[in-house]
Amino acid sequence: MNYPYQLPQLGYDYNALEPHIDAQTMEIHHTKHHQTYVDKLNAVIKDHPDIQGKDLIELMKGLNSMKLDEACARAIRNHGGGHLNHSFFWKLMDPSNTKDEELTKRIEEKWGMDKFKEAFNTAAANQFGSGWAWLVEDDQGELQVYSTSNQDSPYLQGHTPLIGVDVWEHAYYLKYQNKRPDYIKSWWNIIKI
Ligand code: MN3
Repeated sequence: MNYPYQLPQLGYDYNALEPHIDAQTMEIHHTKHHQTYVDKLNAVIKDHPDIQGKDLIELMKGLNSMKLDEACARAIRNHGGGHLNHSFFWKLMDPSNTKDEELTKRIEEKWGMDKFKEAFNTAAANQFGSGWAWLVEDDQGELQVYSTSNQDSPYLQGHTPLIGVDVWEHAYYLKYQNKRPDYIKSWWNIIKI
């Protein structure tokens, strides 16, 4: 993911995830929300040639220790996070629902699948306001479940996202309105475990 950043293709049609996520939500989410993160990120990085060649994930991992001006650091955190999170999210969701056997096994060994989903669902439901819930591999190679606010990426703390759900209202409001838990419950049907 090098500058200038671009909106990635989904790899499936906007209606491919129905009935779990409706086509209109997917299209607006991809072409409006994600595009805006990409455009705003590019606009800020345009004035910072020193970081234009850097990979976005590496920028995110080093963000807290880099000496960037505040506006630039904030843009990477928010719009760069938005770009990374959404690019990950589109790839994670799979209309064919092919299982990731290895990840399933790791989850089973650590928590058991039901307990993991319960913890993940709780993190997603309890995230106050906009944000994401995550399953990550931390810097020790351990699995962890937590939520983040806004577009904060797990890479900010050196963690690699394995599963993540967007719980901003723009991700589900047209179909589910205020019923975030219903959206999350349905969303599991298009996730690889
Ligand atoms: Mn979103």
